[in-house]
Amino acid sequence: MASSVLPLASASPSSASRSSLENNKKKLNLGSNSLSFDLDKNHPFAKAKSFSRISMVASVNVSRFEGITMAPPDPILGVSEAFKADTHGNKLNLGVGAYRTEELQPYVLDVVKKVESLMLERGDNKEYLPIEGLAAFNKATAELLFGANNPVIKQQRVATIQGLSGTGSLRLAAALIERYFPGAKVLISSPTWGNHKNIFNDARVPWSEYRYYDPKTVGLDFEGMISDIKAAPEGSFVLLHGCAHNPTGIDPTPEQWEKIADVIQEKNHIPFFDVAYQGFASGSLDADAASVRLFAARGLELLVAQSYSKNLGLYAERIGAINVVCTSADAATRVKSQLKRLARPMYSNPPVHGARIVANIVGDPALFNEWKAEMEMMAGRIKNVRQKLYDSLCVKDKSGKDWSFILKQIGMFSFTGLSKVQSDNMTDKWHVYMTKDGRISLAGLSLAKCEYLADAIIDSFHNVR
Ligand code: KET
Repeated sequence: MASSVLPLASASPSSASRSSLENNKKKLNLGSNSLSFDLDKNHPFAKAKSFSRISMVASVNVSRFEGITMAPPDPILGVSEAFKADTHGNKLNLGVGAYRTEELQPYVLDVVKKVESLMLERGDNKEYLPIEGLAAFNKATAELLFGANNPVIKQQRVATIQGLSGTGSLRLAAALIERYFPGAKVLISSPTWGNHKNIFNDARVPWSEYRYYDPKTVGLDFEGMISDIKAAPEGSFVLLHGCAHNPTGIDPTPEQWEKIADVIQEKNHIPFFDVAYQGFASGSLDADAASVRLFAARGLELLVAQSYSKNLGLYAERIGAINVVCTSADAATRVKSQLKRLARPMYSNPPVHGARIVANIVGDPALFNEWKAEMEMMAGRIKNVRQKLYDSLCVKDKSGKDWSFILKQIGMFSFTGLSKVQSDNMTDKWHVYMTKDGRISLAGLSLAKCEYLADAIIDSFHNVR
């Protein structure tokens, strides 16, 4: 807060008009790098003291942040804030993609609890990690993604560094693109996870969209996707969701993945995978990594951001990684050195706790199997509510609408096709919190609430236009 003097009429910062603010800004040199306020004879305070002005003046606090406007709430995380403020008994939070138990409680995996108590017993220290993160984690995460016997691993062609979960890893990759591929465009699917655009905007990386979702078929617009990727400038980055596309829940088939790889290869583009749901889509870690492995097997260079928020329930630990597959071990070493250089001034080095959890679980066959069983259980629960929601819609909706698209989608979300006003009705009338693009997180739904949700969807779909 800058202590300043204003005429009484505009003494309150909230009532200060923009133009009077501009004037005061000039007087006070607000917004400049210099923060000095010399009380020379031209300063308004000096004048006030000498009573040379007739109008009364008062000393008030004017924030130098006055010109900063209110940011809108985040389209996804803002939904959780609104949900918390609602006191209705039937409220349901289907906004953020976070797994809940059948009792709609957050879930810490048993295997995570087990490993955390082992870590505590061992008395692991809290020293800084190296800039690239925990070595055992980096090894484990790359092997989990590509398979330990993948030639890219054997030939040491992957530059892996620990990131601040999926988001931080994507952001680091965006910084790498901005620095070393100036002007290169990133192609993102339409629609995509809301934060992708923010990430590339903030990193000053230009992006454009490729067609992905076809509302007519409630499926993939494969032809549109292929022709947009073909039409992009050679050498663009193509952002792909490794599995369980967010928000649509619609993935290409294995044959379609091959064709996508064909055009990417033809156009000399660089595939850039966002893998936030490995193991969470199908219940199998390997099946969910098939798309990434297909591209790696073709000898392509690619980027892959990973997250352990969903599959290990480590949301708040911020654990993930960025992997850059290069054509040579030498290039990978150089890329890694530059990723470290980008990370150091941003956050110095990553947090250790989540990295140790992942490394310990993946590195121990018994714990690894426990994790896989729990992941299958979580993926299974989501599939069950998906089925129950579909069944409830079919029984309750007498209009003959085909709801089978819900069963074709995979992962933790369902893209309902509800418009913004219909989504508003879901929240305002039914207390069902969801994102305004019509996405619902089935991971936040219980079997017991499926019928209530079906009623809300049917009402919103048929009665709100
Ligand atoms: N990629 C995708 C596709 C994604 O859905 C998320 C998270 C992330 C990356 C990043 O997650 P992180 O926790 O940084 O590893 N999505 C959910 C949460 C969020 O929006 O932050 C969501 O869509 O609800």
